[in-house]
Amino acid sequence: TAPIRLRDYRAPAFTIDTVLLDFKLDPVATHLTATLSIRPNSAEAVLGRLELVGDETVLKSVSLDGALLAPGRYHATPSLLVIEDVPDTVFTLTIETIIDPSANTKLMGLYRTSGNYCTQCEAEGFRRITYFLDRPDVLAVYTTRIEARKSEAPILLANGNPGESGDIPGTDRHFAVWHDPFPKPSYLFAMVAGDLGVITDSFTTMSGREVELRIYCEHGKEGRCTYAMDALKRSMRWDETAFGREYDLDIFIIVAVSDFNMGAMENKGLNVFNDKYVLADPDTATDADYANVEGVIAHEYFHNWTGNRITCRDWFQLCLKEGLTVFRDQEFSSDMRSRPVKRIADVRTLQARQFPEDGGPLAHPVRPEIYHEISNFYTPTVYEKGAEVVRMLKTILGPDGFRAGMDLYFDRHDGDAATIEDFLAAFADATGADLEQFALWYAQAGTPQIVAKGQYDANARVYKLTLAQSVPSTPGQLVKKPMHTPIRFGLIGPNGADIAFDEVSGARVEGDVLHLTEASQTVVFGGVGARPVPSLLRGFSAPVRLAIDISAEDLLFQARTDSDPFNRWQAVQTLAMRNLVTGSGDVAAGRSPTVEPALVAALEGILSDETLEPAFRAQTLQMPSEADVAREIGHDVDPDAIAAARKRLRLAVCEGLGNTLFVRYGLLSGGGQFTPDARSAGRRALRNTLLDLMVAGGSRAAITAALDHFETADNMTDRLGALSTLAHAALPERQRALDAFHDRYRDDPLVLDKWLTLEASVPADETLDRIKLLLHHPSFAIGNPNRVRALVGSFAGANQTQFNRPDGAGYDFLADFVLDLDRRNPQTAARLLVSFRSWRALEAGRRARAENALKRIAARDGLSPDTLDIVTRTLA
Ligand code: B3K
Ligand code: ZN
Repeated sequence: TAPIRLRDYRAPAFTIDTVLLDFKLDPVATHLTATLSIRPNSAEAVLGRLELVGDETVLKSVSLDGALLAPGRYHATPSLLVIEDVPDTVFTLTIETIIDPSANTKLMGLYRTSGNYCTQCEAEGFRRITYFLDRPDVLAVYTTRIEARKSEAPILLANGNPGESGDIPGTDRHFAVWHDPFPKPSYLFAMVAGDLGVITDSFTTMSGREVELRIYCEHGKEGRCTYAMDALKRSMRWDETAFGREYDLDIFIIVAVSDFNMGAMENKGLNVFNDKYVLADPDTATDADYANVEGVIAHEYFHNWTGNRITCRDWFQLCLKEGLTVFRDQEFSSDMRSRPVKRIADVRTLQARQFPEDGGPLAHPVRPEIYHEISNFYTPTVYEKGAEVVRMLKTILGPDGFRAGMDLYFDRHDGDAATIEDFLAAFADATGADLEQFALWYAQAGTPQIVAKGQYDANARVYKLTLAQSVPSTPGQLVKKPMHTPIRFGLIGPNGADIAFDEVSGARVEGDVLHLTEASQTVVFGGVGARPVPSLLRGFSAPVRLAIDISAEDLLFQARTDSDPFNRWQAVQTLAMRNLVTGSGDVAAGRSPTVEPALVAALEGILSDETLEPAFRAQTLQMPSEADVAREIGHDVDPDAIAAARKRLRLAVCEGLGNTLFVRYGLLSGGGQFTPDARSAGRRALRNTLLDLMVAGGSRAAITAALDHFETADNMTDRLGALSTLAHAALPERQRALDAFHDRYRDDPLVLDKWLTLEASVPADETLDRIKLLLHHPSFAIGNPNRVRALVGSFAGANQTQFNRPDGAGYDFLADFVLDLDRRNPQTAARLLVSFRSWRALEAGRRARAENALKRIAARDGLSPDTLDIVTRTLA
């Protein structure tokens, strides 16, 4: 099929002002009557021909201005409804469709989950409900009437504020009407009906309006919703203080469902969530789960302004709402928790998920210019790199300039379907800044590489810093231009404090921000009294790879002294990465890898620095992952060599730190009553990280400690921490513990996902067979995306040595599974397939086997557009 291109954008020929939806719910034959008030869009209307899109849509009847149309007056297929000769003024179209929600395994449109009804419309699911102008630049006011059997669906919900409701006399049915006064695109429509439990609360907005808050979930899980409710209220308050944004309806509803293709969905006034991002209590949720719940609740809530009140003109502008909203939720979590620790976690995610995308066949700009299947563009590049671009904008403009730009954007575009150009213009107009070069961040794919070299001249008291930037070629973009990149920096003097300089030339430097704009710049700092250690890219001020010529001694010094905590962490990571890359080479060449004393010294320093918060120390003690090392090496990757080197390095670190590890671990024991706050979580994180390093040393004492840690844990974080240490170390003790864990939580699917994940992560030859067995385990269900991601997604995405088995059996397994799942749920199938994105970087044997598996998928007839798109681009 032909691709969709940004440059072909045309405003719609017609628009829809109001939508009346009347659902008569039935598990296999739901009747929907949609009444649309349609108007030709003056300049664009063409000859009275109206085209509405569908997707497997079943039409019953069409009426125009109340008169039933004879079949000859329109043409309908499952994907298109065409009506010729529509009036050239406002008219009413009434469309009756029939929907089978029980047969909907794609989880797009109207479907069933745990016996309830639920919808998912972004990006193109509304057309599976009725024929429509299903595009984000058609904004309408929706009224939804839902009718259902009372016993089947006592709860009836839709967007907006509640209206009339009641019983239908003489029947076992009832109805409810909802009205959403804010014009919205169809992708924000939602309807939920069923038998659900609820918790309620309320929030008073900054202007004194009272908003009713409700969270719905499966009966019996209400107690696990209280943290989400608390996070919601904090999000609502934060958006008022940080951005001046107030909530606008009388009610805000969240519904947690167990079958969901992604994390959550920001439907106006009626957010639908994957229940894993709502439910949390100490016995079933880890600290990471709590943090995710908080972050996702905030993210979806923040969409009310960035996404809903101001939406996207077309799907190419997806980062307009997603990148910006991720930035907003990251800032929120930083304010709720520890800013440096949150920053490290976010950068880790960016590097683990977005960098490989940007460096492989699926690379695309933050704002893509072409797509075949939009579902495949909900990517780390659009989301996480999109957030980094917004963060750079703030760094360049400063907090006040950034806020002024945001205020203008909200003022100017409230109620609009906007573009990235609109967004940037608001900042340029509010501050007078020239953002033309900066806009390249939206257009050029690929992670820029910055090479830095410093030179100190003691006699002249001059420090020269040369910075060269280049952006690698990516699919469809061979030649790139230099970008405007903000580099936060400091020059660390001999006593560890930043030293002053009195003049700078060669770059614009404002405060601690250096503006890199040319392909290469030499920045000259005058009046520098001693040789400095450069601290560049503080706080990871730009999403780039930085290569800097710096000795191990200087890195150790930086790890001990840098006033920027992020760069203290970074210095240790750089030391560790150098060791791991060299070590992997040693293993591959049959040599035994050695460990640099500077690394052990740096880790020791961080571990025993009591001024550092425990969560930060935990982050620093976690060495780069096998996948991080593979990415750094970049070609002819041998995952077994990397795993062996990493194992060897962790053993050496454990030996190097010696008894300190055990002593510190002991000191952290007994934290008292569980609370999910960041401080207590940090303490647990450090204790679990220490345990993991102890076990890496392989002593009997450490293994006993791990088993004890597992058995005596009084919360999920500690229980899972110990279990994952046992599993990742592939210790023989693991299976008994995994079985015990399974039995304890046998009736709790969300917790069993953790178990499936660990089973799939064991780095042992028998893991693949175990996974094949688990596909038939009663705790697994191919129809549930959470189960699929836990078992198959973790294997392909996180088990480096076993997915990349030298015999190719891991690749064959994934190919077979994807082909099977593709017939049922294309979105989730295509998402799994992304695990092949770095196949070209593998050593020749694995590369050939991965290519075979991909080609086998590509050769299959009847692939979904989703899977076909990913496999085609991955092989290109
Ligand atoms: N906007 C949704 C994602 C929809 C994905 C559709 N395939 C959730 C979010 O980003 O908030
Ligand atoms: Zn979002």
